[in-house]
Amino acid sequence: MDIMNDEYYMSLALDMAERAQGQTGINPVVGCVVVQDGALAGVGTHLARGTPHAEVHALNMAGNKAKGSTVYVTLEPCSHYGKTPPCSDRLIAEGVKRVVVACEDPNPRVAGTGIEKLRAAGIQVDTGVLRDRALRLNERFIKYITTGLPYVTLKTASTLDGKIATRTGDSKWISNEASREIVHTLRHRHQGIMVGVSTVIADNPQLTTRLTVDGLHPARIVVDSRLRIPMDCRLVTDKAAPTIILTTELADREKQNALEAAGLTVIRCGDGPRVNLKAGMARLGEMEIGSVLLEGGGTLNGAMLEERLVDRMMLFLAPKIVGGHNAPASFSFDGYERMSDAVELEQLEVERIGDNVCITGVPVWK
Ligand code: AOF
Ligand code: ZN
Repeated sequence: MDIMNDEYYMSLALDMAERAQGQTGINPVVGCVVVQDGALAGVGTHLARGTPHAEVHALNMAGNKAKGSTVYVTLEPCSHYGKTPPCSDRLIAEGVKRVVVACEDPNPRVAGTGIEKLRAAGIQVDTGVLRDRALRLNERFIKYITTGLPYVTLKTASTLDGKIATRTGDSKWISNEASREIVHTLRHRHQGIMVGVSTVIADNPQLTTRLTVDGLHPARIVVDSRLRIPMDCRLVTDKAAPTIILTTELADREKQNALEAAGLTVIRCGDGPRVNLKAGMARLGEMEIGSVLLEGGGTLNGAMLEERLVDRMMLFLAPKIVGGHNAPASFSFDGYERMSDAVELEQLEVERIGDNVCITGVPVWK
């Protein structure tokens, strides 16, 4: 039995927010619970950008029970006119007595001013209840709103010896079915999914979200310095999701025209032989892609790592060894001279998925 305290209600608000991940675009996921006279009076969650915020749904449900209530909200109530009016004004107008907040809103347009406004109106505000869980939940939003760059989750599925295919290129399947289903949930929760053109040429992937229930398809992003993407591959022909190619000034203009005629977006970033990944990420940010799931291959994973563009890694490992001097590995780059130069992961989480293991962590840049 849970103890009824602030965490009891805040965890309900967080649960709702968690399930809305993937559908709010560059907006955060937010949950809100209204409690009056020791009972739930309203619940709400932000469902999509441009639609009401969590507090509005919960207060609407509470009706005249909002007056004198305690309101739990996973993110500081906003104080600005965005696509919707400020939630802090609404909370004041409803006459709520106390507001409990999990974490501050890092949006520079809010950043503490929502809480200040509530306090100035005489409302008791308590912050920091389940703060770490709330911050983790909105890590993608936090990165994007403070830097303009998408949050990048790098995912690999490899054998224990780090291979993502055998020496003949066979890769079906490395990880087990349950691991692959988790990857589809990850796709649903990101706005973009990124691969290198070699993966497109080798596997002709669909890069869509396929779950036992409907999911959202992220934009498909291919890093392709010379526009080698085949015109008859699924990404070009299936129209299943928007598709963006990051390329360089060296790429053929006619191939660009053909790809654009097929409905794809071609972005030139970089005048050298390789795509300028930093510039590419900035361009994706401008297009309001706030999160990217990076699904490799090894060369792109290595390049993104060297550019320090990776925010979180999820490494799925299958208990297999395939060897092969030239079999592709999940990270392929020149590498470091010394072990002390290695990229290390912190905030480590280890999860067993049947006979697979998923290691999740945040890289530390030295
Ligand atoms: C809240 N409650 O449920 C959400 C908030 O353009 P808008 O109007 O949707 O505003 C988006 C900004 O509002 C977003 O960047 C974040 O700072 C805040 N989101 N705030 O009080 C909510 N979704
Ligand atoms: Zn709001």
